[in-house]
Amino acid sequence: MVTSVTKIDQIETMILDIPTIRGHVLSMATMRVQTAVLVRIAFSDGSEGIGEGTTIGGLSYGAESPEGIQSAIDTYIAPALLGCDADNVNGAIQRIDKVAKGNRIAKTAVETALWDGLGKRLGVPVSQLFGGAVHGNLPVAWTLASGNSETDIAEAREMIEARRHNIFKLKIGKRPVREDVAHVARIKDAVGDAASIRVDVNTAWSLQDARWGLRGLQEAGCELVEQPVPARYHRAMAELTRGYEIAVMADEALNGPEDALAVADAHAADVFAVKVAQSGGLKRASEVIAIAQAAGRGLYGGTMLETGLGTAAALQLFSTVETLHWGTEFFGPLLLTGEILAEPIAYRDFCVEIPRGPGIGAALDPDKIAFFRRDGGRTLKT
Ligand code: MUC
Ligand code: MG
Repeated sequence: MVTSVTKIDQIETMILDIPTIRGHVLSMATMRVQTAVLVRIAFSDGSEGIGEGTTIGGLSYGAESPEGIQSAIDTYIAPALLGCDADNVNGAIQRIDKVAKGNRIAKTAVETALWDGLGKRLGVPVSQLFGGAVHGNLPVAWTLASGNSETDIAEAREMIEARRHNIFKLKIGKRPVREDVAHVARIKDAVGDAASIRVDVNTAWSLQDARWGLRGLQEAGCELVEQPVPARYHRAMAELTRGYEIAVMADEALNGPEDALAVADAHAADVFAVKVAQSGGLKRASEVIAIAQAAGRGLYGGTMLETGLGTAAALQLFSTVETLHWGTEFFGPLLLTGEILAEPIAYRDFCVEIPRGPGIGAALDPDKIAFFRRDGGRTLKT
């Protein structure tokens, strides 16, 4: 009997520019548009897989830009994969790692499309390829980042009232520390026990700022501070983790399993914000999760503010994780003015639902893709 191997036939990349519902003010950039890089892979049996590799604020958040992600895939990753066995995702990961160092977000987009294609061909959700889902939904935070305390309070009240979110992450680090602490205290006073308040500094503080900041935040009733100091400051993160009761979470410091091991080893965080894109794909993210678990650290499902596509992929993986001590922030599609999935991800009762159906459980809406697509999408064929 001759069994035919399904091959990778065609890899297409495209950039979408989707306006946000309001300015999203972070310490390093104000987002008015989110730029997503999408990958569509066509396989020799007629099946298809889709993936996303998205960053935040151009080059202001991390080392990969949307244009660089597209170029890395078109120029180096796609040529290494065309004609390869579509069902062997580990084999593809090895090939990709051989031709490209770093470039984790680009790798994520391609790897996601491979997992999606495999799941669709097998008729199972990607969660099953990672051992099976143990959650049907997950708690989901919202980020308050309008840049104005009163607007943030109104937004928080609306979300609680609608039972959409009762966990809020406040973006701080742009203003002087005392002003930021006062802003957080005002919001915590307004919502009281109805919500959990956390902050993300996106690396903006020095260790000195962070000492004042953590003391003030803790007194204000804030429960967690994310990446207060630069990614490589493990000693400073360790001092802050040890020195205060408020939980310290690593985000920018976690770029794949090697970083995860270094952060665990240095006791440089209480909690790991695991981002699929920052980890370098679903498989590497599962390894980061395993390291956090083995080190007894808390877990949180982090986002790069992906569209529904990247969000669906992340939900597949995180639905397989036994305990997410701090929940997730998979709200990306809700920040965007346009929905690119044929069927949007559902949010209800302070949770996000895990999409059902084969693969990542998501299909693109072709009209929306055409509408938001930047010119210059490219396709590589065998
Ligand atoms: C980050 O640094 O965590 C996640 C949520 C949000 O509002 O921004 C992102 C980035
Ligand atoms: Mg963060």
